[in-house]
Amino acid sequence: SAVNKVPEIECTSKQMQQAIVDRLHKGLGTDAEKANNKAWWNATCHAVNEVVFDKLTQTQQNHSGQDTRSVNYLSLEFLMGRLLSNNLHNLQLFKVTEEALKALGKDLYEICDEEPDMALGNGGLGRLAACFIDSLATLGYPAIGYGIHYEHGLFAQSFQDGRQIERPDTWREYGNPWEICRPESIQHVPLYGYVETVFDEDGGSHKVWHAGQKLKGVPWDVPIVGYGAKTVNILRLWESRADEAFDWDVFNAGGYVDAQAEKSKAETVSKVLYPNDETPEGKELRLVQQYFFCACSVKDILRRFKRHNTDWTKLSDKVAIQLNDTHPTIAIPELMRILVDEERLDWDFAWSICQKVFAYTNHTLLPEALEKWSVALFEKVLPRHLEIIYEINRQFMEVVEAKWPGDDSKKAKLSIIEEGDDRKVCMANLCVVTAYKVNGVAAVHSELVKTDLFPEYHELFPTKLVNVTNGVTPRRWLKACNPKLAALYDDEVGADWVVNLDKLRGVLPKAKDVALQKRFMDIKKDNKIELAKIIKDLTGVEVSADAIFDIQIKRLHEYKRQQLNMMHILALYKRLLDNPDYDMVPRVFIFGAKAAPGYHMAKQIIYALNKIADKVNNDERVKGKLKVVFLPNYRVSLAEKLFPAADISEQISTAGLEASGTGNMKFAINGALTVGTMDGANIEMAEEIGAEHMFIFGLSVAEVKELKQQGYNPFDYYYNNPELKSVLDWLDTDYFTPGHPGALSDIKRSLLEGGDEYLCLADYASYSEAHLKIDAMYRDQAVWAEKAILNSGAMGKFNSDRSIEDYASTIWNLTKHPIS
Ligand code: 26R
Repeated sequence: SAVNKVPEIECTSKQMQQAIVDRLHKGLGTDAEKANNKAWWNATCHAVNEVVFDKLTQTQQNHSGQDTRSVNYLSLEFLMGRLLSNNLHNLQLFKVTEEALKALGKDLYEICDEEPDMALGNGGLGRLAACFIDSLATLGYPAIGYGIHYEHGLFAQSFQDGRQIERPDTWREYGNPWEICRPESIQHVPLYGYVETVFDEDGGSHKVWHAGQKLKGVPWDVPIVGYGAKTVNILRLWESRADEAFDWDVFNAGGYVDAQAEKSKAETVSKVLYPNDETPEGKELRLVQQYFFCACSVKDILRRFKRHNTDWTKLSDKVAIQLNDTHPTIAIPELMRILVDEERLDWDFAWSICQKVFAYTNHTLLPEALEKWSVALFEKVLPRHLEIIYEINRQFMEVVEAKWPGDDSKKAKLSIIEEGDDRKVCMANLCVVTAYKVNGVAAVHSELVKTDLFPEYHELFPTKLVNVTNGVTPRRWLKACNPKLAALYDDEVGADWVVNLDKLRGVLPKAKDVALQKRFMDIKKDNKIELAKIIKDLTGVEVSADAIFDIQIKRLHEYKRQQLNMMHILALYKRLLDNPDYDMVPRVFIFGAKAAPGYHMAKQIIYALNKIADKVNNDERVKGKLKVVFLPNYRVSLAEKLFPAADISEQISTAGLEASGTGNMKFAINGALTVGTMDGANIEMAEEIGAEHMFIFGLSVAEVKELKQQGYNPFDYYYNNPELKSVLDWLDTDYFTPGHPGALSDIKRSLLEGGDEYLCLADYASYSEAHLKIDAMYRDQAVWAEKAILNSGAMGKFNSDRSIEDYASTIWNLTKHPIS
C-alpha cells in the first residue's frame, strides 16, 4: 500500500541551504557569521517546519472534511525527547539537510545536539505514548495525543558526592520551535465550589455545579510527522492560565494584588511534571492537574464531534478515548457530567455512550502504584464528579449483587469506593467498570491482570481484558540513533525495513556469514568508541571499547533490581582483589537512572553505585578489567547513544513485576544480548529470538509465587553462599565511604532484615552464573556476533507499528486514511 512505500526526497541540498539561511536572516535576525549553534538549530527547525505545517494542514483538512473516526490518546506523559533528527528522518530530509549544513560549514549531528529534550514523562509509560503517536501517524491513522504542556518536565539530575541532586528542567526557557499556540481552541475548566439541585418545570430535576474557581486551558500543538510524511497528526498539550472571564469579585474581594496571586496559582497547575514513577502522591495539585487535563481534552473532543454531528448515538462511532493508565480516569465522570448535566441526556443513555468510548491500558501490577484518591479531597475539588462516581458505583453494585447474591466480600473488592476510616476512590476499578476493553502491555502481564489483579472483573466481563504487547518505533530507535547499523540493514534487506521491521529476518540465515559478522561487529565497536568519548566527557572515566559494555538504563526502582546488578559487581571486584590473576573479559558496567526525589532506598542505591564506581575505577589492582560508570541525567537523548553501544542489556526485574519493559526491545534491536528474567516482554522476546540466544536466569513467575507462599527467608541464601555473604557484609564497612561506616548499611538491611521483597538473594546465584556464561561466550567473537545478529534480526514483532495495528483492530476499530 501507499503508506508502506519509502517516498522520494522532494528538496535539494541547495534549496535546504537557502531555507536555513533564510530563517537565520528573516526569522532570527542574524546571519551565518554571527549565528551560534543554537541559532543554527533554531533556523533548521523553522526550515523543516515549512514542510511540516503544509502537511499538517493537508492532514487536518482531510480528516475533518471526511469526519473520520479517530483515536484520542489521553496521557499525562509524552516523553518525546528531541524532534529535529526524528522529523528529518520521517520527512526523508536527513541526508539533504546534512549536506546543506555541511556546505554551510556546520555538522548536523552537532546541531541536533543543541536541542533540549522534551522530557514530559517519567519513563516507560511516557516513552510508549511517544512511540505510539509516531506509529499512528506513520500508519495513516487519524489520531490525536492529548497531554499537559508542563513548564518543567522531569527534573535534571546531577550528582554531588555521589548523591542525586534534582534541578528543574527548563526545556522551553527560550521558546520551542515545534509548538504552535492555538488560542482559538481555548477551554475553560471549573473547579471546587458546590452542587445545586435545580427542579425543572416538568417535575424532574438536574444538577448545576457552581465552581469556586476557573482555569483557562491554552492548547499548544506539536505536529507529529509520520514516516514518509504523508500524515501529520497533532499532539495537543494544555497549559493552564488564570481565567479572566471568571468573575473573581464574587469569590474574592481582594482586588488587583490578590488577583495576581490567583493568576500565579492558576499557572502552577501545568507548572511541573510529578516525578513519581510507580508511587502516586495523594496531593491536591496532582488531582487538579489530572482534572484540568481531562476537562480540556474531553471538551475539545466534543467540540470536534459537534462540528459535524448532533446525534449522540454517533459519538462512539466517531470517537475512541484511550486512557494511558489510570492517570486520566476523571475523563469518565467528566464525560458523564457533560452529557447528563449540560446536554441533559438521561443517565442510562449517557452511561451507554461512555461504555462504548473509553478503553484503558494498565501498565503496572505493583499495588503501591494503583491510584486511589481520598473521598474528602475529591469532594472538595470535584464535588459533582464524586456524586457521579457514587451513582456509577451504586448501579454497578447491583450488577455484582445479581452475579454473586449476598456476597459482601465480592462487593467490597469490586467497589469503586474503598470503605474504611479514610474512604478512597479506586481509579483502576472505575476504569475497568467503564471501559469496553482493558489491556495489559505484554502477554504475561495481561494474564496476571486477569488472574491476580482483576480476577472477579474477569469473571464478570469475560471478553473485556485483552493483551497488546508493547513495541518501540524503529525510526527513532534504529534508523535515527544507529545510522551505521541502519545502513547495513538497508544493504542487506532493503530500506523498507523501517516500516516493516519483520524484514530484518532477512539477515537470520546469514548470521554465520563472516563478512556480515565483521561489518556488524565493526559497527558495534564504532558505537562503543563514541560512547566511550561521552563517558569520558560526562564522568572523566576512561573505558576501553574492547571491554564488554554491560548496560542497565531505566528508572531506579527496587523491583527493577539495580541492587542485584550491584551485588554482582561487588562479587567481581572481590574476586579480582582475592586473585589478581582472576581471568575475566574486561567489563564496563554502565548505569543511567533517576530516582523519585522522595524515594529514599532508590537514592541510596544511586549513592552506593557512585561510591563503588569511585573505588573500583581508581583501584590499580583490578588492572582495568572492571569499570563502573553511573551516567548523570539519563534521558531520551542519552539513551539514543547508549542502546547502539551495548553488548549486554540488563533486564533483571523480579518475575511478574515488570509489566513489559521497552528498553529491553531497544537494546536487542541494536544487537545487544539480554541477561534477563522471564518477565514482561522478555518472555515474548525469548519466543522470537530463541531463549538459547539470551541469558535467561532466575525464578519464574510461578516459582516466585511458590517461594513467597512457602515463606521466603533471605538469610537462607546469605548463610549458604559465602560470596554473597561477603559482598553484603562489605556494605557495613567504610570501604566505599571512608570515614562513614554504615553509610550503605540500609541497603544490606533491606535485603536481609527487611525481607528482600524483590528476591535479590534468591536470584543471585543464578544471575552470577549467567554472567559467567556471558564472559565465556564473549571470548568467541564469531559466536557473539552470530548471536547479536540473531537477536536484532528477530525483533520485528516489537515494532510499535505492530502494537498500533493490534490496538486499531482489537480495541479501536480504526481505519487508515492515508493522505496522498
Ligand atoms: C504516580 C503514579 C500514579 C504513577 C504510577 C506509575 C506514575 C507513573 C507510573 C509509571 C508506570 C505506569 C510505568 O511507566 N509503567 C511502565 O509502563 C511501560 C509501558 O507500558 C512498561 O513497559 C513498564 O514495564 C512499566 O513499568
